[in-house]
Amino acid sequence: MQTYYLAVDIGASSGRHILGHVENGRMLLEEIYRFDNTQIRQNGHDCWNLPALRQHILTGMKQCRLLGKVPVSLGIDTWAVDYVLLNEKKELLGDAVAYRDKRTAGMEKYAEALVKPQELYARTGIQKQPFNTLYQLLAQKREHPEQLHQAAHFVMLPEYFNFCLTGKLQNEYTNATSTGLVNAHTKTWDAQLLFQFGLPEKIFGSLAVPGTCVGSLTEEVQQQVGFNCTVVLPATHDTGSAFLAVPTKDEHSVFISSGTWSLLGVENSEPVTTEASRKANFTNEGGAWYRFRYLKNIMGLWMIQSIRRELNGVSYVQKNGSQSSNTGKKWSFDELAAAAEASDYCGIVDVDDERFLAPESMTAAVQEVCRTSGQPAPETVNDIMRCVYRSLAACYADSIHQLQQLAQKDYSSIYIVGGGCKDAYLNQLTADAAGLPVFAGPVEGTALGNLMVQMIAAGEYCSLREARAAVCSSFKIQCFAPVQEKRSYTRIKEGVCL
Ligand code: LFR
Repeated sequence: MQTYYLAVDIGASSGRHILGHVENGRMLLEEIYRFDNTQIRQNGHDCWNLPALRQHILTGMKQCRLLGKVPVSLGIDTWAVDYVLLNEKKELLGDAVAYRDKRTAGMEKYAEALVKPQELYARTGIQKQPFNTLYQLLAQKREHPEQLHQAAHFVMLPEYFNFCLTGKLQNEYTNATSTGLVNAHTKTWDAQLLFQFGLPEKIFGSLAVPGTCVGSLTEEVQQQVGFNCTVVLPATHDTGSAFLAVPTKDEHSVFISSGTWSLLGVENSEPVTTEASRKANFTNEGGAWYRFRYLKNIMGLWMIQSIRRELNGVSYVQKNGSQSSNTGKKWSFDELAAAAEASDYCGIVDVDDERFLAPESMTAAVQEVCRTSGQPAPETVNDIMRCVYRSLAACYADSIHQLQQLAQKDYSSIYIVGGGCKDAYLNQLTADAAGLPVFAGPVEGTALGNLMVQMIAAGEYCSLREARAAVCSSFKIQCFAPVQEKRSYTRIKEGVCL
């Protein structure tokens, strides 16, 4: 009789239910349900479709029952920063606005007038991104002051889904740090910052750490899914889970969690909140066991996904139920990589450019950024893809270089986990651009990290070190050696064809 654990891992574009169990020390995973995560336009904003996501969570759970593989526990992780507010009766106030929505425009300036960026970073260690929860809360306060007034609970999305399953409200530490409102040194909400930003301290609940049990399923949910189990907190921020699953204990490795975003960095035992670090916009996100993920957000596969959606005539925000407007060719990711490989286009863009965050058309944005940086705009699919691929690899290499300078340390390998590690072409470009070997896998890094915390909480492994060692022996890791001489970062950054 096996003991099963269930990871519900929801990303910005799709979600999955992965069952895991341990056999002779090895971890075995089984994907039992997968679904698309499509945003909806609501009250003038791009929003997450909470009822649909909740339904998908339940449908995947029912699948466990159908398969006769009922988990002893489940954990939910999602992307970070997004939240909802609940009133005293624990009812939703307003919508779950999605982080790429434009409501935060102008909020950074407003926040800077209240707290100097230097002070904010010294206290929280969190990077400046227009979508940070802090700016979202300030935008909500401007548009709907009554919602903040009525709010009794600030709840991040995995916590909201846990609440739907258990009826229990519990804030979680790793995701909370992504709000930009948790003090990196005290590891709890920064009351002084909340006061300075005019946010009500009472709505921010105590922070539980990964491994904490939230509760059992409510009677109603038990009836719907046909079983009971414990809901456990993993690192509910997906990147927090993904980093746990990196199969190395090498102190000289750089990690990349590759999905909609590419999160590139290392794990530290203390936050780095120096001015040099702030200027490089490296972030110190809280992790399980109070480890810090010191990393940079890189635009990532979002650029490739967006171009693919455009070519295939699909929108990432559902408008009036419309789906595909293209009845012609549908591009797969493999075809797009092959297209890039077939081109000799030389231009390169800075993928950190905010114009790539939520453009109407990613293709047009790439062309515009090329033009405004004095390079010919790529016109064909091949050239556009080549530009994006090389720009991503260049940014990875550049960020590793920055990391080396900030940490005063040399790095000798790159570990890539997550869906993006299946992209052999990008892995090879990355190895070449950085002049370092790339180790790719496991693909289901986030779900695996989620499961590892549940398994450690249940006593299957006695430490993260032991669980990581089990990842090494359980999954195939592919190596990409650099085949070209190490390239100069500045030359890549300047967009010179190498
Ligand atoms: C990745 C991720 C990143 C976070 C971004 C927005 O899925 O969680 O870590 O910066 O999404 O939440």
